[in-house]
Amino acid sequence: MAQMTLYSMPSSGNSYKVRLLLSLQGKDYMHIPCEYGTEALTQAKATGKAPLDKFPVLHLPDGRILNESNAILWYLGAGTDWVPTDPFAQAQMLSWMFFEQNRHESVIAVRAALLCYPERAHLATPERLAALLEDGNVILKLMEDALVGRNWFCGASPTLADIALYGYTCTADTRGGYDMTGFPRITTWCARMASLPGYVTLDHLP
Ligand SMILES: N[C@@H](CCC(=O)N[C@@H](CS)C(=O)NCC(=O)O)C(=O)O
Repeated sequence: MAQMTLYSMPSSGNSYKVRLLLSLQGKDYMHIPCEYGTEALTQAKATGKAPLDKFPVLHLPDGRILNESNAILWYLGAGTDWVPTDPFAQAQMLSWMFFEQNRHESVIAVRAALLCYPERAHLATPERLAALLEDGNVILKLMEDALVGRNWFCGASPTLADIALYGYTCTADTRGGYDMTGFPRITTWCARMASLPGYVTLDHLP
């Protein structure tokens, strides 16, 4: 049977979200790694495999193509336990996924990128890093407060919201330089995510 193909960037949290869900779901797929600075990335863009010039991109066996990590999560999660059935709970889940793209990724992932990718080093001024640290701590505090009395961001079991938020939170300390000791609930939630059957780390590639 034809397989799905995922074009994903090994070092990227956005791509990791999709690899993580596919692994948690036990789904087979072909993986094309497209890291910054590689020929594979250039080729994928040049041949229309990444129509929006960004990764991840999911190619379905029938030729249809999906961009945007959270849209891909939505597609893969539809009709499964990863998406609540109640419309309000679904909307709550989506609100966390929009929050992740609008407020979390644009700060926490950006700080990690400035610190980790040598080609961004010239943009990593002390002022910018300090501002991203301050803004990131506000975002992490919002997440920390949302976890009071609950194990998951939306409902009694993990949803796509947890996967979306986990993508860059799990390396906020190691790559982003955020001190997570002030966020014990997030730390426990990360451990809870890591204990799910089928869990893989960012650096695990299929
Ligand atoms: N909102 C998009 C963001 C995707 C994105 O920015 N991907 C970056 C890596 S994190 C990328 O592919 N960059 C390649 C490039 O700009 O050449 C998503 O969630 O999928």
